Amino acid sequence: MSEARVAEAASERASSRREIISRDPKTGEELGRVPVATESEVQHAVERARGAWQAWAARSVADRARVLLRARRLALDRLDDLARLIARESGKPFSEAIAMDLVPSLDLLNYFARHAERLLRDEPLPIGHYTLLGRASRIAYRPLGTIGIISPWNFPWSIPVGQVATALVAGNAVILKPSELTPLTGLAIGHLFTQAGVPDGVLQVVTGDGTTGAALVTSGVAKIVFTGSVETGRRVAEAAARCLTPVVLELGGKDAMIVLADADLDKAAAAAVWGAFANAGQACASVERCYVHESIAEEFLRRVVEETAKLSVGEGDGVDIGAMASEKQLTVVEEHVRDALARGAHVLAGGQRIARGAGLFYAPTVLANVDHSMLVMREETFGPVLPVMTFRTEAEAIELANDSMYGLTASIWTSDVRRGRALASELRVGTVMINEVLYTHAIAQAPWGGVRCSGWGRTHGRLGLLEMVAPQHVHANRLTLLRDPWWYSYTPRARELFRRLAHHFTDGSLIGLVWLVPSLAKRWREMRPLRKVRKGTSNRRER
Ligand code: TXE
Repeated sequence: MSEARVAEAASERASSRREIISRDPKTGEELGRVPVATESEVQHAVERARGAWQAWAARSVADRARVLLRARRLALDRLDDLARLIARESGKPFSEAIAMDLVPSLDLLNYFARHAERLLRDEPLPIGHYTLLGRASRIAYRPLGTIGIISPWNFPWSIPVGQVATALVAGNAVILKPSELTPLTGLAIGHLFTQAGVPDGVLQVVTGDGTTGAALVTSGVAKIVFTGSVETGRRVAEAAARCLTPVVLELGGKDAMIVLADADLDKAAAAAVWGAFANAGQACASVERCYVHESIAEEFLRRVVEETAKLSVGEGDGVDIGAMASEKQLTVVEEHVRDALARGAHVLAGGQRIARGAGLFYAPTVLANVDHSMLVMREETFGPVLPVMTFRTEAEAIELANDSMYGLTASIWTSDVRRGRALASELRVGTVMINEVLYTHAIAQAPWGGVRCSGWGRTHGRLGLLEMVAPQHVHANRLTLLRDPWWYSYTPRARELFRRLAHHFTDGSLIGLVWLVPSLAKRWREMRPLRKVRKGTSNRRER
């Protein structure tokens, strides 16, 4: 091919290359452009990771943990710049970028850097009566290989950083596909870990949209960790099932807040307002439904409306509520509010979009007179909307809270913590908070994840770390002189022993084992000549 043709082909490729434009949702301003990685580029990344991960896995956990600590230090040095980037790309206030994205991720890096070695240490496994037969078991936690992490836009820093850090410290390579709404933040994560010392190819960030994510799911990685919507989660699970690739799914929530009659009203009202409106309501653990006891409902609502009226919406460092991440998300909120009003809900605050240039702002909204026929009580709104419904009995409150396809978190507000704990056992969710809302994703030690349509598996905490490894059972028999009594051949003595084992080995009693000794001894005696017979010409035995 001539030079001119080569140049022409390259420029054709460049012009046909799809790009994503990252914009500030508060102003519409362009922040940067990134390529949409193609299927073959994703495949190439997977091959690079394959070449790099074994050397990384061979390093000690302590060595990998040091990289996490360096990443934390580097992020701290650039705290304001990173917060500015996260805030600009996602639309959230600068304060929330620090408080809700950076603080939890820095704490998580510190926690796993200091505790991963202990959490991943080989563990002796008690194996009951088998120990008496000279056997011992251990569990070792082996890295999986390459983990594909597909991230959302609502916490574009803290969600992927937590997952990347746990995957890396456990000895895996990672391919991160950040949301198409926040690709620059995703690239900043890659840059941070590379600067901290993650070797070439061990962490790669592939930018792109759903097509890139879909390519990663079927690329042959060892596991997919997906955070996003139920609809996409289902698609990911279906595609992964075809390749038998395991998946962790962190999907949405329709999180209920239950305010009992004895709750501290002042705190409960302030918590409802923060829990529903923080991050413009775009958190999977946002308070999406509030159930308040009828005896205190009027006063609770008065305080909620009063607190809501104090909130500022827009741009600037001191603002309380920023922009919604996308026009698509804003449209969902408008649809839910419209549907609720058409079915008889009352707006006590907000209730509409705020027109401010190209900014995607929605007023914090409080709805009363709502019920479960409304979208706002059934589907994830993911916006600054707080629908409040009353209940008469605690049983009714639990029934309402459980009446959802989701099961991520729920909160109970009461001055009787014991009562709260008892009710927690009746809620079908992954996390129950008593006198708290929303924030437990920030607790690095605690597992995060839901039941039912809120997903499969866990991130964070020891349970989340264990999603990033394959537990390997290592079993050793030190009694090498004897054959196992359950090996061939199945003679009448063997059958007699098996019957006795069924009775006396499986009941867990040490004393019962005494009954086994004679038949075990006979069996071992008969197994010794077996060896001689095998050496001879015939292995036929009397049956
Ligand atoms: O998420 P998507 P969207 C909920 C929330 C919101 C709704 C839609 O209710 O309104 O989801 O948000 C990638 N294979 N949550 O549309 O589509 C995609 O590129 C593989 C809750 O933004 O689920 C992005 O990186 N990957 C949630 C990621 O999946 C695919 C946070 C999430 O995108 C893919 C975000 C495919 N076929 C939204 N298609 C939470 N749990 O916090 C898309 N992606």
